[in-house]
Amino acid sequence: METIYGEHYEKILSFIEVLETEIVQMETKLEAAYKMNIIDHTMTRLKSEESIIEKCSKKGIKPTPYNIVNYIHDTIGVRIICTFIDDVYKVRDALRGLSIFKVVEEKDYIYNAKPNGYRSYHMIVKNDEGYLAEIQIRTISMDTWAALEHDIKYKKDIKANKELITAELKRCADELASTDVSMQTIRNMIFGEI
Ligand code: 0O2
Repeated sequence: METIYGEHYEKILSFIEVLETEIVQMETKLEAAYKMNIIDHTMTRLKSEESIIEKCSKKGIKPTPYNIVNYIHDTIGVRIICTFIDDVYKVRDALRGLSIFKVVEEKDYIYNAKPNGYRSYHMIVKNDEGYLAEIQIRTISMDTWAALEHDIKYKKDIKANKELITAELKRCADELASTDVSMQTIRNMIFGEI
């Protein structure tokens, strides 16, 4: 099949399969180790041709298979959603221990939230063949917020006051973050960690 990924397409799909299999195994091990659910759900996607073209144009590069594979970090996107904040870091530590890739970059937007309120833990990983993937780990509330905020960028015909929406989103992000911390504290109290 002819795609924007050219000769890399099948190898990228194989990497996605490996990632999905390893994450399922990792989840089973985490559940056994902590005797509770650590991951709520996981999603994997291959970036659409439209998004690839848009990102290449933002970066000022041509959307050739070589450029896409070498300069676009999130052709493969993995999102791991946890219920509690501590679980995000348990998943991060487990991912660091996997041998199927090397972690080449990490960004903690949970401790260092973006000014708009975006919170998430990001890892860029690279396999032996040089293919990159971006793994985003966050709580359910961080994910719900990110999905809603994402709509602003793509919905061009918003009639309501955009500044008000941005301010309200920031307020919600901070309230959700505070609730995430409270929920974590309550769980720690229930399980005798406090
Ligand atoms: P999309 O449409 O989700 O794919 P990069 O642009 O990846 O080369 P950058 O921007 O330094 O480099 O990476 P960063 O900050 O780690 O962001 C990568 C991805 O995180 C984004 O991909 C989004 O998916 C998500 N993200 C980052 N900031 C925000 C934010 O403020 N709001 C929301 N909703 N998501 C965010 P894309 O390709 O920019 O977007």
